[in-house]
Amino acid sequence: MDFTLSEEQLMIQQAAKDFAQNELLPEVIERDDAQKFPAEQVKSMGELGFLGMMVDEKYGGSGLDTLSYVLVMEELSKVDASASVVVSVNNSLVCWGLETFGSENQKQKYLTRLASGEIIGAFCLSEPEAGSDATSQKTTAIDKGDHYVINGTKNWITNGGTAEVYLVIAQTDVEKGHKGINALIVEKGMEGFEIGPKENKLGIRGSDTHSLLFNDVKVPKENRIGEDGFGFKFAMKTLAGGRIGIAAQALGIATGAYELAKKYSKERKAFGTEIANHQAIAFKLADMHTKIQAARHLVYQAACDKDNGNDYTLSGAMAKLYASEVAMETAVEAVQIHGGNGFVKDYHVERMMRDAKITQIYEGTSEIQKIVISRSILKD
Ligand code: COS
Repeated sequence: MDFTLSEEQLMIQQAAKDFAQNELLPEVIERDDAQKFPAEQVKSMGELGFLGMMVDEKYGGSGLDTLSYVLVMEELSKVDASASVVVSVNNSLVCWGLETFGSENQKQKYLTRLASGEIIGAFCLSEPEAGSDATSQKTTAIDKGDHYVINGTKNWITNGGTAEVYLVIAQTDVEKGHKGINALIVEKGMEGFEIGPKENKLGIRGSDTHSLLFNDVKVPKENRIGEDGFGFKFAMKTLAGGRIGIAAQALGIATGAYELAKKYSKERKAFGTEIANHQAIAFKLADMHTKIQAARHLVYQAACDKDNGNDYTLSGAMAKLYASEVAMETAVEAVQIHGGNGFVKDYHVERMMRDAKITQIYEGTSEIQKIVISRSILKD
């Protein structure tokens, strides 16, 4: 296994690092406080090609590999996980899903604008009673010949208020179970489609999370992704890649928190010396560094599996499970190393600790990742 980065990958990594330092860092605390969506920054990320990184250039994307995407996610997440989740959802769940399974017409109509960052998208699977248990969809999409009629509610939808295009998973034929589920493209402004209240969240407070309400929303049949009944597989296949993006986000949060803790420990003095000289602190840093490096290998391995055409369901789930645990643990320890200052917003690590938690929950909780991993290792 060789994770030596190419010149192009190093350049992209540097571009993301510069962007994070110059454009995300300055008001990240204020945005978190005010729950302000980073609208200008998202526009700039579109211009940099970060919103359709793996999409073919002919559809307005950057035509890059998954490893480059992971590098960008990592750099952005070191500074602002609220901004990076927009990148993750748009790239992995929306653009990848449309490019891989959408019709040519859907790609021309939606993907080109999503990949260039002109608009952003949302992925709508979760419901009040169907988060982990994703086959239990209560939202219905009834077949009316040339169109579907959607009714129901979706919950915790990232980019919920800011997206223009929504990929909605809904049950068409309840008798067929998961084989009766469809994925439909819904546009903002379609009659009967309402954006619910914004969630007041513990972390990633700059990201725009809403419930969505569908009341007799008519969606043309040409907006169905794939064959009739493909919706659940669409969601599962898309989420398998999405988990690599979230794993990279977790890796970025962990690295960001570790770097701040390391710097602080070389400046802050206690008992007559920099605290890094106390073994209690040095050993914490040693553990953090080791675990982050292990997480990085898992995340890069999953990205390489995807790029090399290997199955990445298992490696993506392992990467997300481990990297999100490392993110949480590292952020908690970074607060501890900062002591009283760690509890204060100006030092960033308390935000990272709050942001880290969601990486163990969304796009499949840690418990769901263990289901995916255990089924995969036990099947043969
Ligand atoms: N790729 C392709 N197909 C997949 C798949 C994957 N990664 N995972 C499951 N499937 C297919 C199965 O092969 C099965 O199809 P067949 O009946 O044709 O064989 C079908 O999907 C149903 O799978 P399964 O029987 O395993 O469904 P379960 O209800 O047991 O649930 C889990 C499987 C738990 C893995 C799934 O519900 C899941 O991932 N839940 C979490 C969803 C999630 O991430 N929610 C967060 C919301 S998005 S922020």
